[in-house]
Amino acid sequence: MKVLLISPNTLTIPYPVYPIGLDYVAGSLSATHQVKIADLNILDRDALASLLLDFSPDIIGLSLRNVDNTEIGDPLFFIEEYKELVAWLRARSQAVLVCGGAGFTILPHEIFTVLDLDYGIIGEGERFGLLVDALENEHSLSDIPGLLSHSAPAQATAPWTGKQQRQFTRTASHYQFYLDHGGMLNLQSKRGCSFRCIYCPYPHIEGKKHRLVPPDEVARTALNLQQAGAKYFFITDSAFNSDIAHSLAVAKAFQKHGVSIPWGGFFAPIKLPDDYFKTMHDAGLKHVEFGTESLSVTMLQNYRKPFRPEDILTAHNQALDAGLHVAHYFLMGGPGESEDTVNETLTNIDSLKKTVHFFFTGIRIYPHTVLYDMAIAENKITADTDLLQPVFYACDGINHQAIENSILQKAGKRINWIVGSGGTAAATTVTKMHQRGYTGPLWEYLIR
Ligand code: B12
Ligand code: SF4
Repeated sequence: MKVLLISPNTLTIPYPVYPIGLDYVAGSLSATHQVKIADLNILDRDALASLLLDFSPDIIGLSLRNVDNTEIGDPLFFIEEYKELVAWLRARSQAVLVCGGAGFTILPHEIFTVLDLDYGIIGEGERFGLLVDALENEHSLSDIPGLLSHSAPAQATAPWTGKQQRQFTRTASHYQFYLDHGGMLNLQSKRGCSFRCIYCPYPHIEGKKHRLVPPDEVARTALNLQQAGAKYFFITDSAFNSDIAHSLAVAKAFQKHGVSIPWGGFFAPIKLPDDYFKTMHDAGLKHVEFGTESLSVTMLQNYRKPFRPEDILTAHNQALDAGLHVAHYFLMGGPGESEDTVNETLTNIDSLKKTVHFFFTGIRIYPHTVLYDMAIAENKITADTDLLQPVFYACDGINHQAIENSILQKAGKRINWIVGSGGTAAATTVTKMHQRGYTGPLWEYLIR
Protein backbone atom coordinates (compact mmCIF):
# COMPACT_ATOMS: atom_id res chain seq x y z
CA MET A 1 0.00 0.00 0.00
CA LYS A 2 1.11 3.58 -0.61
CA VAL A 3 0.70 5.65 2.52
CA LEU A 4 0.93 9.41 2.76
CA LEU A 5 1.19 10.87 6.26
CA ILE A 6 0.33 14.55 6.52
CA SER A 7 1.29 16.98 9.27
CA PRO A 8 -0.95 20.02 8.71
CA ASN A 9 0.39 21.87 11.75
CA THR A 10 1.84 25.17 10.57
CA LEU A 11 1.49 26.98 13.88
CA THR A 12 4.64 28.96 14.65
CA ILE A 13 3.64 29.84 18.23
CA PRO A 14 5.81 29.51 20.27
CA TYR A 15 7.89 27.97 17.44
CA PRO A 16 7.34 25.28 14.76
CA VAL A 17 7.20 21.83 16.33
CA TYR A 18 8.70 18.78 14.60
CA PRO A 19 5.85 16.26 13.95
CA ILE A 20 7.37 13.46 16.03
CA GLY A 21 4.05 11.58 16.17
CA LEU A 22 4.28 10.77 12.48
CA ASP A 23 7.72 9.17 12.97
CA TYR A 24 5.99 6.62 15.24
CA VAL A 25 3.05 6.20 12.87
CA ALA A 26 5.51 5.58 10.00
CA GLY A 27 7.40 3.16 12.26
CA SER A 28 4.23 1.11 12.75
CA LEU A 29 4.09 0.18 9.05
CA SER A 30 5.62 -3.03 7.81
CA ALA A 31 8.38 -2.74 5.23
CA THR A 32 6.09 -3.91 2.42
CA HIS A 33 4.35 -0.54 2.35
CA GLN A 34 5.67 2.65 0.79
CA VAL A 35 5.42 5.68 3.06
CA LYS A 36 5.95 9.41 2.57
CA ILE A 37 5.55 12.27 5.03
CA ALA A 38 4.11 15.58 3.85
CA ASP A 39 4.73 18.39 6.30
CA LEU A 40 2.74 21.49 5.41
CA ASN A 41 5.44 23.65 6.94
CA ILE A 42 7.44 22.94 3.80
CA LEU A 43 4.83 22.00 1.20
CA ASP A 44 2.37 24.51 -0.18
CA ARG A 45 -0.87 23.36 -1.80
CA ASP A 46 0.68 23.18 -5.28
CA ALA A 47 3.48 20.94 -4.02
CA LEU A 48 0.97 18.79 -2.12
CA ALA A 49 -1.20 18.50 -5.24
CA SER A 50 1.84 17.32 -7.25
CA LEU A 51 2.70 14.81 -4.54
CA LEU A 52 -0.83 13.42 -4.61
CA LEU A 53 -0.64 13.10 -8.36
CA ASP A 54 2.83 11.49 -8.48
CA PHE A 55 2.55 9.22 -5.43
CA SER A 56 -1.16 8.46 -5.69
CA PRO A 57 -1.57 7.24 -2.11
CA ASP A 58 -4.01 4.47 -1.16
CA ILE A 59 -4.24 5.76 2.39
CA ILE A 60 -3.75 9.22 3.84
CA GLY A 61 -3.01 9.57 7.54
CA LEU A 62 -3.74 13.01 8.92
CA SER A 63 -2.12 14.07 12.18
CA LEU A 64 -4.36 16.27 14.30
CA ARG A 65 -2.22 17.64 17.12
CA ASN A 66 -3.83 20.97 17.98
CA VAL A 67 -7.57 21.59 18.14
CA ASP A 68 -7.04 25.09 19.47
CA ASN A 69 -4.36 27.03 21.34
CA THR A 70 -6.05 26.80 24.78
CA GLU A 71 -5.54 30.54 25.36
CA ILE A 72 -8.68 32.19 26.69
CA GLY A 73 -7.53 35.74 25.99
CA ASP A 74 -6.01 35.15 22.53
CA PRO A 75 -7.94 32.18 21.11
CA LEU A 76 -7.09 30.28 17.94
CA PHE A 77 -9.26 27.42 16.66
CA PHE A 78 -7.89 25.09 13.98
CA ILE A 79 -10.73 22.72 13.11
CA GLU A 80 -12.02 24.89 10.24
CA GLU A 81 -8.57 24.62 8.61
CA TYR A 82 -8.62 20.81 8.95
CA LYS A 83 -12.11 20.76 7.45
CA GLU A 84 -10.98 22.79 4.45
CA LEU A 85 -7.91 20.53 4.02
CA VAL A 86 -9.98 17.32 4.14
CA ALA A 87 -12.38 18.69 1.49
CA TRP A 88 -9.39 19.73 -0.64
CA LEU A 89 -7.86 16.24 -0.33
CA ARG A 90 -11.18 14.56 -1.15
CA ALA A 91 -11.40 16.62 -4.34
CA ARG A 92 -7.98 15.34 -5.49
CA SER A 93 -7.61 11.84 -4.11
CA GLN A 94 -9.57 8.63 -3.71
CA ALA A 95 -7.37 7.59 -0.78
CA VAL A 96 -8.84 6.25 2.45
CA LEU A 97 -8.62 9.09 4.97
CA VAL A 98 -7.55 8.29 8.55
CA CYS A 99 -7.06 10.76 11.39
CA GLY A 100 -5.21 10.47 14.69
CA GLY A 101 -3.11 12.53 17.09
CA ALA A 102 -3.24 14.09 20.55
CA GLY A 103 -6.01 16.58 19.72
CA PHE A 104 -8.02 13.93 17.93
CA THR A 105 -7.68 11.57 20.92
CA ILE A 106 -9.16 14.14 23.30
CA LEU A 107 -12.33 14.72 21.23
CA PRO A 108 -12.47 11.88 18.66
CA HIS A 109 -16.22 11.58 18.14
CA GLU A 110 -16.69 15.33 17.79
CA ILE A 111 -13.85 15.61 15.25
CA PHE A 112 -14.95 12.49 13.36
CA THR A 113 -18.40 14.03 13.00
CA VAL A 114 -17.11 17.38 11.78
CA LEU A 115 -14.43 16.14 9.35
CA ASP A 116 -15.28 13.90 6.40
CA LEU A 117 -13.07 10.98 7.51
CA ASP A 118 -13.15 7.25 6.79
CA TYR A 119 -11.41 6.19 10.01
CA GLY A 120 -10.08 7.67 13.19
CA ILE A 121 -7.58 6.09 15.55
CA ILE A 122 -8.00 7.07 19.19
CA GLY A 123 -4.79 6.99 21.16
CA GLU A 124 -1.46 5.77 20.02
CA GLY A 125 -0.72 5.76 16.30
CA GLU A 126 1.06 2.41 16.47
CA ARG A 127 -2.35 0.90 15.67
CA PHE A 128 -2.20 2.52 12.22
CA GLY A 129 0.01 -0.35 10.98
CA LEU A 130 -2.71 -2.85 11.96
CA LEU A 131 -5.31 -0.85 10.02
CA VAL A 132 -3.20 -0.60 6.87
CA ASP A 133 -2.46 -4.35 6.90
CA ALA A 134 -6.12 -5.19 7.53
CA LEU A 135 -7.30 -2.92 4.69
CA GLU A 136 -4.73 -4.39 2.31
CA ASN A 137 -5.68 -7.98 3.14
CA GLU A 138 -9.38 -7.19 3.47
CA HIS A 139 -9.38 -8.54 7.00
CA SER A 140 -11.93 -7.62 9.61
CA LEU A 141 -11.24 -4.32 11.34
CA SER A 142 -13.33 -5.15 14.37
CA ASP A 143 -10.48 -6.10 16.66
CA ILE A 144 -8.36 -2.98 16.10
CA PRO A 145 -8.64 -1.15 19.41
CA GLY A 146 -9.50 2.52 19.29
CA LEU A 147 -10.62 2.41 15.66
CA LEU A 148 -13.50 4.72 14.83
CA SER A 149 -15.46 4.28 11.59
CA HIS A 150 -18.89 5.04 10.17
CA SER A 151 -20.02 1.48 10.82
CA ALA A 152 -18.52 0.89 14.26
CA PRO A 153 -18.02 2.93 17.39
CA ALA A 154 -14.51 2.74 18.82
CA GLN A 155 -13.76 0.03 21.31
CA ALA A 156 -12.20 1.05 24.58
CA THR A 157 -8.50 1.72 24.16
CA ALA A 158 -5.94 0.37 26.52
CA PRO A 159 -2.46 1.83 26.11
CA TRP A 160 -0.47 0.24 23.30
CA THR A 161 1.77 -2.53 24.61
CA GLY A 162 3.26 -3.61 21.30
CA LYS A 163 6.39 -2.35 19.60
CA GLN A 164 6.99 1.42 19.51
CA GLN A 165 9.39 2.29 16.78
CA ARG A 166 10.35 5.76 15.76
CA GLN A 167 11.23 5.91 12.10
CA PHE A 168 13.43 8.96 11.94
CA THR A 169 15.01 9.44 8.54
CA ARG A 170 17.46 12.23 8.13
CA THR A 171 16.78 12.28 4.40
CA ALA A 172 13.10 13.06 5.01
CA SER A 173 12.48 16.36 3.28
CA HIS A 174 10.79 18.05 6.23
CA TYR A 175 13.39 17.56 8.90
CA GLN A 176 15.79 20.19 7.49
CA PHE A 177 13.03 22.78 7.99
CA TYR A 178 13.26 22.32 11.78
CA LEU A 179 17.05 22.43 11.71
CA ASP A 180 16.81 25.73 9.81
CA HIS A 181 14.21 27.13 12.24
CA GLY A 182 15.84 26.80 15.64
CA GLY A 183 17.66 23.48 15.19
CA MET A 184 15.14 21.70 17.43
CA LEU A 185 14.03 18.12 17.10
CA ASN A 186 12.25 16.19 19.84
CA LEU A 187 12.49 13.01 21.80
CA GLN A 188 10.23 10.82 23.94
CA SER A 189 11.57 8.89 26.94
CA LYS A 190 8.30 7.44 28.19
CA ARG A 191 4.55 7.58 27.77
CA GLY A 192 1.95 8.26 30.41
CA CYS A 193 1.66 10.30 33.56
CA SER A 194 0.96 8.75 36.92
CA PHE A 195 -0.24 11.98 38.55
CA ARG A 196 -3.93 12.94 38.56
CA CYS A 197 -4.20 16.71 38.28
CA ILE A 198 -7.89 17.47 37.94
CA TYR A 199 -7.87 19.37 34.65
CA CYS A 200 -5.26 17.41 32.72
CA PRO A 201 -5.99 15.29 29.63
CA TYR A 202 -2.44 13.88 29.36
CA PRO A 203 -3.15 10.65 31.28
CA HIS A 204 -6.07 10.08 28.90
CA ILE A 205 -3.92 10.75 25.82
CA GLU A 206 -0.85 8.77 26.88
CA GLY A 207 -2.06 6.48 29.65
CA LYS A 208 -2.26 6.62 33.43
CA LYS A 209 0.78 4.42 34.01
CA HIS A 210 4.30 5.06 32.86
CA ARG A 211 5.60 3.01 29.98
CA LEU A 212 9.31 3.58 30.03
CA VAL A 213 11.57 3.44 27.01
CA PRO A 214 14.86 1.76 28.02
CA PRO A 215 17.38 4.56 28.77
CA ASP A 216 19.98 3.23 26.30
CA GLU A 217 17.37 3.27 23.56
CA VAL A 218 16.39 6.86 24.38
CA ALA A 219 20.07 7.86 24.28
CA ARG A 220 20.66 6.07 20.97
CA THR A 221 17.75 7.97 19.43
CA ALA A 222 19.09 11.23 20.88
CA LEU A 223 22.50 10.49 19.38
CA ASN A 224 20.86 9.76 16.05
CA LEU A 225 19.15 13.19 16.15
CA GLN A 226 22.44 14.84 17.09
CA GLN A 227 24.29 13.13 14.26
CA ALA A 228 21.53 14.22 11.89
CA GLY A 229 22.37 17.84 12.75
CA ALA A 230 19.99 18.67 15.60
CA LYS A 231 21.27 21.51 17.76
CA TYR A 232 18.77 20.95 20.57
CA PHE A 233 16.02 18.56 21.53
CA PHE A 234 12.87 18.89 23.59
CA ILE A 235 11.74 15.89 25.61
CA THR A 236 8.02 15.56 24.88
CA ASP A 237 7.13 13.54 28.02
CA SER A 238 4.17 14.92 29.96
CA ALA A 239 6.61 15.46 32.87
CA PHE A 240 10.14 14.16 32.33
CA ASN A 241 10.79 13.68 36.06
CA SER A 242 7.50 11.97 36.99
CA ASP A 243 9.61 8.80 37.24
CA ILE A 244 12.68 10.20 38.96
CA ALA A 245 14.83 7.07 38.69
CA HIS A 246 14.10 6.63 34.99
CA SER A 247 14.85 10.28 34.18
CA LEU A 248 18.20 9.97 36.00
CA ALA A 249 18.99 6.77 34.11
CA VAL A 250 18.17 8.50 30.80
CA ALA A 251 20.47 11.41 31.71
CA LYS A 252 23.29 9.00 32.55
CA ALA A 253 22.70 7.14 29.28
CA PHE A 254 23.04 10.45 27.37
CA GLN A 255 26.50 10.86 28.86
CA LYS A 256 27.46 7.24 28.25
CA HIS A 257 26.47 7.45 24.58
CA GLY A 258 28.10 10.84 23.95
CA VAL A 259 24.98 12.98 23.56
CA SER A 260 26.37 16.50 23.80
CA ILE A 261 23.70 18.88 22.46
CA PRO A 262 21.57 20.86 24.92
CA TRP A 263 17.98 19.89 25.67
CA GLY A 264 14.90 20.84 27.66
CA GLY A 265 11.57 19.51 28.82
CA PHE A 266 8.63 19.76 31.19
CA PHE A 267 9.32 19.04 34.85
CA ALA A 268 7.05 18.82 37.89
CA PRO A 269 8.42 20.80 40.88
CA ILE A 270 8.20 17.79 43.19
CA LYS A 271 10.61 16.76 45.93
CA LEU A 272 13.80 15.64 44.20
CA PRO A 273 17.19 14.31 45.31
CA ASP A 274 19.57 17.20 46.15
CA ASP A 275 21.86 16.53 43.20
CA TYR A 276 19.04 15.79 40.71
CA PHE A 277 19.44 18.90 38.57
CA LYS A 278 23.24 18.74 38.74
CA THR A 279 23.06 15.26 37.18
CA MET A 280 20.66 16.62 34.55
CA HIS A 281 22.90 19.61 33.86
CA ASP A 282 25.93 17.36 33.42
CA ALA A 283 23.92 15.40 30.85
CA GLY A 284 23.13 18.52 28.80
CA LEU A 285 19.84 19.80 30.27
CA LYS A 286 19.62 23.54 29.63
CA HIS A 287 15.96 24.57 30.01
CA VAL A 288 13.62 23.50 32.81
CA GLU A 289 9.93 24.26 32.16
CA PHE A 290 8.13 23.76 35.47
CA GLY A 291 4.39 22.95 35.39
CA THR A 292 3.88 24.93 38.61
CA GLU A 293 0.31 26.16 37.96
CA SER A 294 -0.18 28.05 41.24
CA LEU A 295 1.60 29.23 44.37
CA SER A 296 -1.55 29.16 46.47
CA VAL A 297 -1.76 26.29 48.96
CA THR A 298 -5.51 26.05 48.39
CA MET A 299 -5.29 25.98 44.62
CA LEU A 300 -2.50 23.39 44.54
CA GLN A 301 -4.71 21.18 46.71
CA ASN A 302 -7.77 21.88 44.55
CA TYR A 303 -5.82 20.94 41.44
CA ARG A 304 -4.50 17.82 43.24
CA LYS A 305 -0.96 18.79 42.35
CA PRO A 306 1.66 16.43 43.79
CA PHE A 307 3.61 19.29 45.43
CA ARG A 308 3.25 22.30 47.71
CA PRO A 309 4.62 25.86 47.43
CA GLU A 310 7.72 24.98 49.46
CA ASP A 311 8.52 22.10 47.09
CA ILE A 312 8.27 24.51 44.16
CA LEU A 313 10.73 26.91 45.75
CA THR A 314 13.15 24.09 46.58
CA ALA A 315 13.02 22.59 43.07
CA HIS A 316 13.41 26.07 41.57
CA ASN A 317 16.52 26.81 43.65
CA GLN A 318 18.00 23.37 42.97
CA ALA A 319 17.65 24.00 39.23
CA LEU A 320 19.13 27.51 39.48
CA ASP A 321 22.03 26.28 41.60
CA ALA A 322 22.78 23.69 38.93
CA GLY A 323 23.15 26.50 36.39
CA LEU A 324 19.92 25.83 34.47
CA HIS A 325 17.48 28.23 32.82
CA VAL A 326 14.14 28.02 34.62
CA ALA A 327 10.59 28.93 33.53
CA HIS A 328 7.28 28.41 35.34
CA TYR A 329 3.87 27.83 33.78
CA PHE A 330 0.82 29.02 35.75
CA LEU A 331 -2.73 27.86 35.19
CA MET A 332 -5.21 30.08 36.94
CA GLY A 333 -8.99 30.19 37.20
CA GLY A 334 -9.75 26.67 38.42
CA PRO A 335 -12.25 25.59 41.08
CA GLY A 336 -11.82 27.74 44.18
CA GLU A 337 -9.76 30.51 42.55
CA SER A 338 -10.55 33.92 44.06
CA GLU A 339 -8.98 37.32 44.39
CA ASP A 340 -7.24 36.03 47.54
CA THR A 341 -5.72 32.93 45.91
CA VAL A 342 -4.61 34.98 42.87
CA ASN A 343 -2.93 37.48 45.20
CA GLU A 344 -1.34 34.63 47.15
CA THR A 345 0.21 33.29 43.94
CA LEU A 346 1.32 36.71 42.75
CA THR A 347 2.87 37.54 46.12
CA ASN A 348 4.66 34.20 46.51
CA ILE A 349 6.02 34.51 42.99
CA ASP A 350 8.53 37.08 44.19
CA SER A 351 10.44 34.30 45.94
CA LEU A 352 11.20 32.70 42.57
CA LYS A 353 14.27 34.53 41.32
CA LYS A 354 15.86 34.58 37.85
CA THR A 355 13.05 33.05 35.85
CA VAL A 356 10.30 33.56 33.26
CA HIS A 357 6.60 33.12 34.07
CA PHE A 358 3.99 32.07 31.52
CA PHE A 359 0.43 32.69 32.78
CA PHE A 360 -2.62 30.91 31.37
CA THR A 361 -5.70 32.55 32.88
CA GLY A 362 -8.45 30.06 32.02
CA ILE A 363 -8.62 26.28 32.14
CA ARG A 364 -10.09 24.47 29.16
CA ILE A 365 -12.51 21.72 30.13
CA TYR A 366 -11.57 18.37 28.62
CA PRO A 367 -13.60 15.14 28.78
CA HIS A 368 -12.22 12.31 30.97
CA THR A 369 -11.01 14.73 33.64
CA VAL A 370 -12.19 15.43 37.18
CA LEU A 371 -12.71 19.06 36.16
CA TYR A 372 -15.23 17.88 33.56
CA ASP A 373 -17.19 15.99 36.23
CA MET A 374 -17.06 19.02 38.52
CA ALA A 375 -18.27 21.35 35.77
CA ILE A 376 -21.22 19.02 35.12
CA ALA A 377 -22.05 18.74 38.82
CA GLU A 378 -21.88 22.52 39.16
CA ASN A 379 -24.18 22.98 36.12
CA LYS A 380 -21.48 24.92 34.29
CA ILE A 381 -21.79 22.53 31.35
CA THR A 382 -24.08 19.62 30.52
CA ALA A 383 -23.29 16.24 28.99
CA ASP A 384 -24.45 17.75 25.67
CA THR A 385 -22.11 20.74 25.72
CA ASP A 386 -19.93 20.77 22.62
CA LEU A 387 -16.36 20.88 23.92
CA LEU A 388 -14.73 20.98 20.50
CA GLN A 389 -15.10 24.74 20.59
CA PRO A 390 -13.05 25.48 23.69
CA VAL A 391 -15.07 25.89 26.89
CA PHE A 392 -13.14 27.30 29.84
CA TYR A 393 -14.08 26.56 33.45
CA ALA A 394 -15.86 29.61 34.90
CA CYS A 395 -14.78 29.78 38.54
CA ASP A 396 -17.22 31.46 40.88
CA GLY A 397 -14.78 33.68 42.76
CA ILE A 398 -13.10 35.65 39.95
CA ASN A 399 -13.24 35.89 36.17
CA HIS A 400 -10.41 35.44 33.72
CA GLN A 401 -10.21 39.15 32.85
CA ALA A 402 -9.83 40.12 36.51
CA ILE A 403 -7.05 37.50 36.89
CA GLU A 404 -5.28 38.86 33.82
CA ASN A 405 -5.64 42.44 35.08
CA SER A 406 -4.07 41.47 38.42
CA ILE A 407 -1.18 39.79 36.62
CA LEU A 408 -0.59 42.74 34.31
CA GLN A 409 -0.80 45.20 37.17
CA LYS A 410 1.72 43.26 39.24
CA ALA A 411 3.93 42.62 36.20
CA GLY A 412 4.29 46.33 35.43
CA LYS A 413 7.15 46.66 32.95
CA ARG A 414 8.67 43.26 33.73
CA ILE A 415 9.34 41.45 30.45
CA ASN A 416 9.66 38.05 32.11
CA TRP A 417 5.91 37.90 32.94
CA ILE A 418 4.09 36.65 29.89
CA VAL A 419 0.38 36.07 29.52
CA GLY A 420 -0.20 32.88 27.51
CA SER A 421 2.60 31.69 25.27
CA GLY A 422 3.45 35.23 24.21
CA GLY A 423 1.37 35.09 21.00
CA THR A 424 2.48 36.31 17.59
CA ALA A 425 4.72 39.06 18.96
CA ALA A 426 6.95 36.63 20.89
CA ALA A 427 6.88 34.09 18.05
CA THR A 428 8.02 36.77 15.57
CA THR A 429 11.03 37.60 17.74
CA VAL A 430 11.85 33.91 18.16
CA THR A 431 11.61 33.41 14.37
CA LYS A 432 14.01 36.30 13.74
CA MET A 433 16.50 34.96 16.27
CA HIS A 434 16.25 31.48 14.76
CA GLN A 435 16.96 33.00 11.35
CA ARG A 436 20.08 34.58 12.81
CA GLY A 437 21.27 31.16 13.95
CA TYR A 438 20.09 31.08 17.57
CA THR A 439 18.85 27.63 18.60
CA GLY A 440 16.40 26.26 21.16
CA PRO A 441 13.28 27.78 22.71
CA LEU A 442 15.10 31.07 23.53
CA TRP A 443 12.94 32.19 26.48
CA GLU A 444 16.14 32.46 28.53
CA TYR A 445 16.68 35.91 26.97
CA LEU A 446 13.68 37.12 28.97
CA ILE A 447 14.92 35.85 32.32
CA ARG A 448 15.04 38.56 34.98
C1 B12 B 1 5.56 18.46 24.33
C2 B12 B 1 4.33 19.30 24.03
C3 B12 B 1 4.53 20.62 23.62
C4 B12 B 1 5.91 21.23 23.41
C5 B12 B 1 6.48 20.70 22.07
C6 B12 B 1 7.99 20.83 21.99
C7 B12 B 1 8.57 20.11 20.82
N1 B12 B 1 9.67 20.64 20.32
O1 B12 B 1 8.06 19.10 20.38
C8 B12 B 1 5.59 22.77 23.41
C9 B12 B 1 5.74 23.31 24.83
C10 B12 B 1 6.41 23.66 22.49
C11 B12 B 1 4.10 22.74 23.05
C12 B12 B 1 3.45 23.79 22.48
C13 B12 B 1 2.10 23.79 22.17
N2 B12 B 1 1.20 22.86 22.52
CO1 B12 B 1 1.66 21.21 23.22
N3 B12 B 1 1.96 19.44 23.94
C14 B12 B 1 3.03 18.75 24.17
C15 B12 B 1 2.66 17.34 24.72
C16 B12 B 1 2.98 17.30 26.21
C17 B12 B 1 3.36 16.18 24.02
C18 B12 B 1 3.25 16.18 22.49
C19 B12 B 1 4.18 15.15 21.91
O2 B12 B 1 5.11 15.47 21.19
N4 B12 B 1 3.97 13.86 22.24
C20 B12 B 1 4.80 12.74 21.80
C21 B12 B 1 4.35 12.21 20.42
C22 B12 B 1 5.08 10.93 20.06
O3 B12 B 1 2.97 11.92 20.51
P1 B12 B 1 1.88 12.47 19.48
O4 B12 B 1 2.39 13.58 18.65
O5 B12 B 1 0.63 12.70 20.24
O6 B12 B 1 1.69 11.22 18.48
C23 B12 B 1 1.19 9.98 18.91
C24 B12 B 1 -0.35 9.89 18.79
O7 B12 B 1 -1.03 11.10 19.02
C25 B12 B 1 -0.57 9.33 17.43
N5 B12 B 1 -0.64 10.17 16.23
C26 B12 B 1 -0.07 11.34 15.94
N6 B12 B 1 -0.31 11.70 14.67
C27 B12 B 1 -1.07 10.72 14.12
C28 B12 B 1 -1.58 10.56 12.84
C29 B12 B 1 -2.32 9.41 12.53
C30 B12 B 1 -2.85 9.22 11.18
C31 B12 B 1 -2.55 8.43 13.54
C32 B12 B 1 -3.33 7.24 13.24
C33 B12 B 1 -2.03 8.60 14.83
C34 B12 B 1 -1.28 9.73 15.10
O8 B12 B 1 0.54 8.47 17.26
C35 B12 B 1 1.70 8.97 17.91
C36 B12 B 1 2.45 7.81 18.54
O9 B12 B 1 1.66 7.10 19.44
C37 B12 B 1 1.12 17.29 24.43
C38 B12 B 1 0.28 16.58 25.50
C39 B12 B 1 0.42 15.09 25.37
N7 B12 B 1 0.79 14.45 26.43
O10 B12 B 1 0.19 14.55 24.31
C40 B12 B 1 0.73 18.77 24.34
C41 B12 B 1 -0.39 19.19 23.40
C42 B12 B 1 -0.28 18.43 22.09
N8 B12 B 1 -0.14 20.61 23.16
C43 B12 B 1 -1.23 21.30 23.04
C44 B12 B 1 -1.25 22.69 22.71
C45 B12 B 1 -2.61 23.36 22.72
C46 B12 B 1 -0.07 23.39 22.41
C47 B12 B 1 0.05 24.88 22.03
C48 B12 B 1 -0.99 25.41 21.05
C49 B12 B 1 0.05 25.68 23.34
C50 B12 B 1 0.29 27.16 23.16
N9 B12 B 1 -0.73 27.97 23.33
O11 B12 B 1 1.41 27.55 22.89
C51 B12 B 1 1.47 24.91 21.40
C52 B12 B 1 1.47 24.58 19.92
C53 B12 B 1 2.87 24.40 19.35
C54 B12 B 1 2.87 24.13 17.86
N10 B12 B 1 3.64 24.87 17.10
O12 B12 B 1 2.14 23.23 17.41
C55 B12 B 1 -2.47 20.46 23.29
C56 B12 B 1 -3.32 20.13 22.04
C57 B12 B 1 -4.79 19.93 22.40
C58 B12 B 1 -5.61 21.11 22.01
N11 B12 B 1 -6.40 21.68 22.91
O13 B12 B 1 -5.56 21.50 20.89
C59 B12 B 1 -1.86 19.19 23.99
C60 B12 B 1 -2.58 17.88 23.76
C61 B12 B 1 -1.82 19.53 25.49
C62 B12 B 1 -3.18 19.83 26.08
N12 B12 B 1 -3.46 21.07 26.39
O14 B12 B 1 -3.98 18.98 26.26
N13 B12 B 1 3.55 21.51 23.30
S1 SF4 C 1 -0.51 18.34 34.85
FE1 SF4 C 1 1.48 17.34 34.50
S2 SF4 C 1 1.83 16.17 36.37
FE2 SF4 C 1 -0.38 16.66 36.36
S3 SF4 C 1 -1.37 14.89 35.39
FE3 SF4 C 1 -0.93 16.40 33.77
S4 SF4 C 1 1.07 15.80 32.93
FE4 SF4 C 1 0.81 14.76 34.90
